[in-house]
Amino acid sequence: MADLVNHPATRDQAKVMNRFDITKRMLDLLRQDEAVVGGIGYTNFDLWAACGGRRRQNFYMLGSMGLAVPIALGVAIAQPRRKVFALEGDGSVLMQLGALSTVAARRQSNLCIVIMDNGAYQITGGQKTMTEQGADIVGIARASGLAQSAWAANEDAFVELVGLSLREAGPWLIGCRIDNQKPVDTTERDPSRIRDGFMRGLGVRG
Ligand SMILES: Cc1ncc(C[n+]2csc(CCOP(=O)(O)OP(=O)(O)O)c2C)c(N)n1
Repeated sequence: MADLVNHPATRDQAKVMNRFDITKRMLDLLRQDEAVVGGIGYTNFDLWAACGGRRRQNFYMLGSMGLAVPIALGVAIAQPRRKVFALEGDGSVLMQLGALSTVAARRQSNLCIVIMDNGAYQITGGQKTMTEQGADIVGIARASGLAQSAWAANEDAFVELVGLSLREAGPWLIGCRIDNQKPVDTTERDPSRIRDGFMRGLGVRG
């Protein structure tokens, strides 16, 4: 198990997986109370699809890139007994790299970041991101102080890493290479409903 983190796969070795499939596998591992923040882009579309829009502990970022990790960090600080996941696209995390070192400096033990790396800004037309030209998000995360960062070599390794992040103190970062399949559904477009549902799901609004 420790090999997944101490001797992780490289980005090149990591299997190209499907975003909906691994998002579903992740949700299947959750008990109920974990918060999941989906970043803008197709990441939050497949998060919505994977639970049929029914999971109230999910938050879907619609407006600006790079905010899944900062929002998830805020939730993790506010509710330290709750496990919090940030799901973010590669284009979006590249826009907000400082968030990784902030998470590392805080040693935010209840936070796990999952990066969906398709090498593209897929939702806006598939323009290439810098991960297609050598930027390695897991390498960047490690150099930012997130020692427990690893590429998921395949679906089984992904499930193991998520399980590890649920059992053991973080912060964690899991890099996932994903294909360019379209998402399975479209997230509801009403930010106030998303916010209200999330606040109820986290027990901070009656
Ligand atoms: C600050 C900012 N710049 C640009 C946009 C327009 N925009 C929205 S999503 C997106 C691409 C997101 O790419 P990525 O995070 O890799 O996710 P993917 O679309 O591949 O799922 C862009 C450019 C935005 N919403 N915010």
